[in-house]
Amino acid sequence: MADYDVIIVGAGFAGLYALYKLRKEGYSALLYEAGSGVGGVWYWNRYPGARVDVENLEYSYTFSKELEQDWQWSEQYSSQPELEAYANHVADRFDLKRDIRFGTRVTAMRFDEETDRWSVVTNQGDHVTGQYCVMATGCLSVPKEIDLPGIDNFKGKIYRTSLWPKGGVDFTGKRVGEIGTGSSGIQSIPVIAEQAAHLTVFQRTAAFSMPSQNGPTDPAKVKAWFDNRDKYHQQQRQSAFGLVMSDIAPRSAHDVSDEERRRLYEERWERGGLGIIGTFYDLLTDQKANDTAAEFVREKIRGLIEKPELAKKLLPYGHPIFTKRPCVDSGYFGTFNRDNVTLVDLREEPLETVTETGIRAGGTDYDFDILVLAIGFDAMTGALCNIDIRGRSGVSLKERWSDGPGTYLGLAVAGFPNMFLITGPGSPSVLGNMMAAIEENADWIADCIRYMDERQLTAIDATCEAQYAWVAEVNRAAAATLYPLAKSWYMGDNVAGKKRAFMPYIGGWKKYLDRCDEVAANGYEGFALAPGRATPEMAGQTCSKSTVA
Ligand code: NA7
Repeated sequence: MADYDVIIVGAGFAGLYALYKLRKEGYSALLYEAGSGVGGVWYWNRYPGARVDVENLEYSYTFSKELEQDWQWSEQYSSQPELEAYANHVADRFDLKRDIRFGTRVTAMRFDEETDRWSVVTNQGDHVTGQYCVMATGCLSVPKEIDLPGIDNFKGKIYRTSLWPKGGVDFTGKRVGEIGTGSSGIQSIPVIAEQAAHLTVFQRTAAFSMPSQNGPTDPAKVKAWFDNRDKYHQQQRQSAFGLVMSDIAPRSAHDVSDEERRRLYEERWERGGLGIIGTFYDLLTDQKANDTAAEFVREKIRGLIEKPELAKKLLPYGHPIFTKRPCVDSGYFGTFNRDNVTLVDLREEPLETVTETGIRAGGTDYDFDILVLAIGFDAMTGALCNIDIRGRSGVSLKERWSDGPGTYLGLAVAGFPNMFLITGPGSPSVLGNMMAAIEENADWIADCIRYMDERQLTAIDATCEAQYAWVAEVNRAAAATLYPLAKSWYMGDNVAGKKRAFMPYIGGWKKYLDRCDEVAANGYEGFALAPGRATPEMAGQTCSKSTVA
């Protein structure tokens, strides 16, 4: 059995950086990756139109100035092939692949309280140990179970956007049905519509989507960014979402005239992307303020659809804007003006069953050759709960999280010592700049391991009290917003049986990072360290639950 300092799970952007960082610090590390290549979400989600929805200037690693300067993005919002190429470039440039076991899925992990080490088992029969485990398993990496009645009846081909075949799919001359109008649907629908003979889109909830206004990279903008790189990185840290370009303006939607409000929305709409969320500071907390943004976007949608009856179906109502993950598109709404595209509004025509030849909805049979499913993920907890993770006293993480994903700072789980999460539930993660979140979390983890090492400490475990207090803070922050009003994957609503809880931390990026720094500066306050600061948990007791009732 091989022994390492650290076992890392997942070779997406989080795992790659964690490997780079920990190896640079002198630790032996082994990374397991289920796929045959690096890139994580950008390895699996290779559906047509897959694209990042944060500008690449901000969605790039910042740990190496040289890397930043020798990689050029061709577009402002790059597409999946380029993002996957970037992941490979980084892995090759820093010689990371030699420590990655591809095609290998971690199936079980058990913490040994005698040795303070994790024992890790894979589907390829590997059995290794690590002093620490770093879970870089991704927030959107486990496709949710297919919950469509009669799905096994369908005789044509079924493709999931999240597990897209490497060779691509030829839609030429085909009749295609697509279910799902979240980001994956919204990105793939325009591209599939261009190729297919006919595309029928099944929409359950109309989505708010903003145009990316994507275009080729502007060299002047890139230069301006690099010339001020340090200043921008500082600004990211001080911002609400780790993003300079979508930062929140210090004004209320109620403090300006109707004309001025419109002008400000228009400005951000024209700029493209998700920046509209920051037009006013109260859009996420005040229903009336939120309504103004929602109505602005609905008006834009009306203007993009030729037939008013069709526009009506595409108008999002029923949840405040931004409380389900807002989408960024390239020509989504205009696609419905095409003759070869049909929209089926499942609110009016409920989906009855998948048939041998298509879908029956509202009493009508829609037939096609190919069915594309863009139905989403078991977000934030799915990947961790799919591994049989056993902490102190053999307690299972999946069971522990059955009442909600309790963590301390999104970085650790009480009762699961020496296991760190990158962009875990309870951290801002999916609400902001994932690249910045990844680097911040991984740096914190590396510093923590260094701290332990220098003091010859062997186990670090979040205390139940610290975890309860943090979960209370996560819940408090969410309750102060409109997010709980929507049925969303942020709340776990899209997966049957999942406990309803707002999973990411919305209390503010800066507040979160300051808290993480403070905890570290205070000698890892809220953690029990062994040998030394032992707690009841360390004697084998575990927290009774993960969340605060
Ligand atoms: P999302 O955002 O979870 O979207 C899934 C879509 O599929 C959404 O429109 C769902 O409607 C729809 N859906 C899911 N299940 C069904 C069933 N059973 N019947 C009909 N429609 C269904 O996943 P994406 O992959 O698009 O995006 C995930 C994230 O990736 C995204 O948020 C970005 O962060 C990047 P619903 O809204 O639940 O009514």
